[in-house]
Amino acid sequence: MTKNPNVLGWVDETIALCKPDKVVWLDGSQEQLDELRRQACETGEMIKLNEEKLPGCYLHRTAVNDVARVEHRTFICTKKKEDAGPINNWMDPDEMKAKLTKMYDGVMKGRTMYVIPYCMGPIGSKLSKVGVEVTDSIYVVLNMDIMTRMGKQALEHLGDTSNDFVRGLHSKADVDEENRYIVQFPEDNAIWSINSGYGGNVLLGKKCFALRIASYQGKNEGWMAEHMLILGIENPQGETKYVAAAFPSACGKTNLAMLIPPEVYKKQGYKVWTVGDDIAWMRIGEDGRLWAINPEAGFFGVAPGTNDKSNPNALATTKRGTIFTNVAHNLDDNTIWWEGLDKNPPENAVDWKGNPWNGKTSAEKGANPNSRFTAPAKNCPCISDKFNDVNGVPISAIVFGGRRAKTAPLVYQSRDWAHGVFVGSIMASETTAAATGAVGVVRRDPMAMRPFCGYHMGDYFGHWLEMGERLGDKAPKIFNVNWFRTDDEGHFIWPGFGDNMRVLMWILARCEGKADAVETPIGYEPKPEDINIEGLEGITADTVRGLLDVDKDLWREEAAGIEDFYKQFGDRLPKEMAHQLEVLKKNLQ
Ligand code: OXD
Ligand code: MN
Repeated sequence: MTKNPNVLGWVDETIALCKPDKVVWLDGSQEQLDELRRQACETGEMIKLNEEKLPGCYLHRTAVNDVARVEHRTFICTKKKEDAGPINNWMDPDEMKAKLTKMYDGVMKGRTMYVIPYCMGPIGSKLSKVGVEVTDSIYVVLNMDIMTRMGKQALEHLGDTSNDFVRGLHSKADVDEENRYIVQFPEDNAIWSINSGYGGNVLLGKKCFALRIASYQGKNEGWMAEHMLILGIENPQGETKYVAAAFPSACGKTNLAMLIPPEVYKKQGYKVWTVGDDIAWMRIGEDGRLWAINPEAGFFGVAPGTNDKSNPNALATTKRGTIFTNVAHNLDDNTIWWEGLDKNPPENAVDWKGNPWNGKTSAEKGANPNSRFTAPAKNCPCISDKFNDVNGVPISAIVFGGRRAKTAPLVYQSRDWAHGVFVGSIMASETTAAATGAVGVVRRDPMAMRPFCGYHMGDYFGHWLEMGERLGDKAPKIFNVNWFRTDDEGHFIWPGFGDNMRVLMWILARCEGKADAVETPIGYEPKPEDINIEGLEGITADTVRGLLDVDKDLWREEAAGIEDFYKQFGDRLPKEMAHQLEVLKKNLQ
C-alpha cells in the first residue's frame, strides 16, 4: 500500500516485537471494513443493532475495569524530566521502553495485527498530519474509521518519503489494569498504549496524538493544538464568524458545539454550524489571521444525558453508522438505551456489564456514566460546509470556560492577548456534589489542557504568548464564560444550552467593534442590557447584572489560589504571567 520506507521499517519493527500470526493493512475500503464487522460480530466483540431503526450501528462492551481515560497511568516521556513539567507523569524514555518492550514481546501471538494509516484533518490540507496505529483490536479499527480519514488516502497524503508521521503502538494485551500504560514519547513522535480497550486510551489519533503529541509539535513548529470545539454563527446576511472554545469535561462542550439558536435569533435567520466538538488545530494563515481545523472526522461523545432536548443534533448524528460503547442493550427491539435518553427505560435489557437488566425496577444503571457513541461527523444535521475545507476556518474569538458557582461572571473579555493567556491559564472547574461528594473543590485546568499538554505547562503558556506576538492585531479576542452561576439554593441562574448563544452574540459584537463594555478588575464586561434576554422567562436585566457581578473578596481568594498554582512552574512560568497576576491583585485592592 505504500513505498514509504519509514512506515514500512517501523511496521516491520512492531511485527518483530509483537509477533502477530497475521498482519492486515487497512486500505479503508468498505469490503474490508464489512468483513471486519462480520468477524467482530461472530466473536461477540460487537453486536449488530436493529438495521431498520439504527442502520449500520453496533454495540460494544469494554472490560468492566476499563471504562475511562486513566490519567494516573498516562505518561509523557521526554529525555529530561523537567521538559514534561510538574503536571504530567514522567519516566525516562529508555526505562519506559525497556519496561513496555517486555510486555509487547509476543503479545500478538495467535492474534491479527491491524495496521491503520490515518490522517488527522482534511486530506490535502497543510494543517493535517498523518499517524499510523498498529493494534490487535477490530474495535479500534472500526472506531478509527469513524474518527479519522483512514486507509490508503492517509498514506497518499503522507507521500513516499516523509518521516513526519506519528507511530502508535496499541495492544489490548490482557486488559490488565495493573499493567495499563498510555505513554507519549513526544521527542520520538511515538505513542505506546497497552492493556486497555477504552476509546480515549486506544484511539491514538485523539487525545494521545491530536492533543499530547500535537501540542508538542505545535510548540516546535509554531502552531497550536487545543482542547477546543469550533462553531460558526451565520448571520441573516449569510456571513459566518467562527469561535473556538475550551472547557473542562462536564461543562457542556458537545452541547455548545451543536447548539440550537433560541427563537429570537432563529426567526431573524441566524444559524449555527459545528466544525468540531473536541479538538482544534490552529495555524496563522497567509492573511495573518488564526485558522482552525478539526482534526477529527467523528464525535466520541458521552451518551448519558444526550436527548432530544439537551442535544437533538448529537442524537440525530448517532442514528446511522455509529458504534455505541457500554450503553444498555434493549433486547425487545435490538436497540440501545442510556440514562437521560427518555423516560421509558427498557424492561427486557442487558446492562453495560452484560447482565440482564430491567430499567423499570433495577437500582443499577443501564449505561456506564462514561458510555459513549462514536458517530460520523457527516451525519450531524448542523455540520459546517467548511468541515472538510483544507484551509479550515478563521477564528474571531477564543472562549474559555469552567464550572464556577460564584466567582466567575457570565462573561468577560480579556484586555488583550497576554491578559487572555492569563485568563486561560487560571481556568478552573468546581467539582459537583454528584461527582465527588465535596462541593466546590476547585481543579485548575489551564486551557482545559491539564490532562493533554504534552510538555511543560509553563512553556505552553510561553508558546501562547509567542503566538499572540506573531498574530499582533489580527489575533482573535479572548473571553471567559461561566454558564454555571448558582443562586443561594444552589440552582443554576442562567438557562444555558441554546441560550448560551445570547452570550456568544455579545462576544461576536465585541469582535466586530459593535458592542460596548465596562471595565472591571478582571476585564471587560457587557452592560447588562447588551445581553439579549428577549423571550427568556424569569430573566431580567437585573438577573444579568447579578450574573456579571465580580465579588472582590472571592477574587482575592482566587488570586491567592492562582499564586499557589503558579508556584509549581518555577522559573518556567513566563514573567508575563506573573505580571498579569500582579495586575489582578492590584486591581482588586
Ligand atoms: C473527552 C475528554 O473524552 O475530554 O473528550 O475526556
Ligand atoms: Mn475532550
